[in-house]
Amino acid sequence: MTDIFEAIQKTAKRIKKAIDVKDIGYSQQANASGETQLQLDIKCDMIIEEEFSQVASIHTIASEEKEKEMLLHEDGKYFIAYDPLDGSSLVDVNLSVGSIFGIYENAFGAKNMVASCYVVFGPRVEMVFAHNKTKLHLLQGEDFEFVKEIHLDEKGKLNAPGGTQKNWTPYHKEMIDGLFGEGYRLRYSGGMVPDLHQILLKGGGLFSYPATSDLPKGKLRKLFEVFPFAFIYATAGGEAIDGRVDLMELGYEHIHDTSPCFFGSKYEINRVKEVYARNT
Ligand code: AFP
Repeated sequence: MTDIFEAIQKTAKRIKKAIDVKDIGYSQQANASGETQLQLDIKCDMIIEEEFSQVASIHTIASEEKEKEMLLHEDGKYFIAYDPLDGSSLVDVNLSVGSIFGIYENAFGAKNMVASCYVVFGPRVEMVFAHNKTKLHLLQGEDFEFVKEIHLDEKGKLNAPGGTQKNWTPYHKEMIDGLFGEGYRLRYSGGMVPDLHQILLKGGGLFSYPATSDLPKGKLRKLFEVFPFAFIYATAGGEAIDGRVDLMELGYEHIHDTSPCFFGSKYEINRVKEVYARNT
């Protein structure tokens, strides 16, 4: 696992340099989810593919930017699903973005996840790696230095509600409004990595991306976004559900499958469970 941890650090340093250029250009290609790809997405995908190709323990990779999985080393045991640059539409307005990595053993799927990691590119470059514990590292010059372990409190103060509000169900809206009524503060940038990072580091709260009338299966992708963060939140003492079920209990059929998702500390997730049990 150390070799993978080190390879991710190398990708982070290269991606940081790729972001820090004047022209991040658009390509003509569309990714597997039908979105027009930023040239930068493709660059970041290539950087990760190159670095992971050097790591013999990695069997197969799947990228949010690739339609199909790619075999790297027949004898490797790790399967890594990654989103090279999540929130890339925020780069041109200079908001934080991130890379997400789900590390699976022997095959993809939540039940096979053994570690998870993300890198936030903000004013600083930080990396959170969850294995047995969830640990924060900060890029200092050429090296990542360990900062601290991350633990979520039982209850937080932040509310990050995703999805187009006019397409929310009435009970979802009532639940979100209820949290604001209790004094929760709105924190939503449109980048999953910084939004979930903020909740983790400020002790807790709720990030939600529910089923909506236009996206009944949610927007966020299970293998690249949902499972990696579910693993990180659980390891940090929080919880992650699809409304009713623990996200780590879910299967997947296609590597680009999506799921509604809720990540938070215990108090807020219990609230989601109560509301969704009554209404779904
Ligand atoms: P982009 O990569 O297209 O910017 O999307 C980012 C994202 O996948 C995730 O990082 C955000 O949490 C979510 O989409 C935001 O979606 P909404 O704009 O629908 O709230």
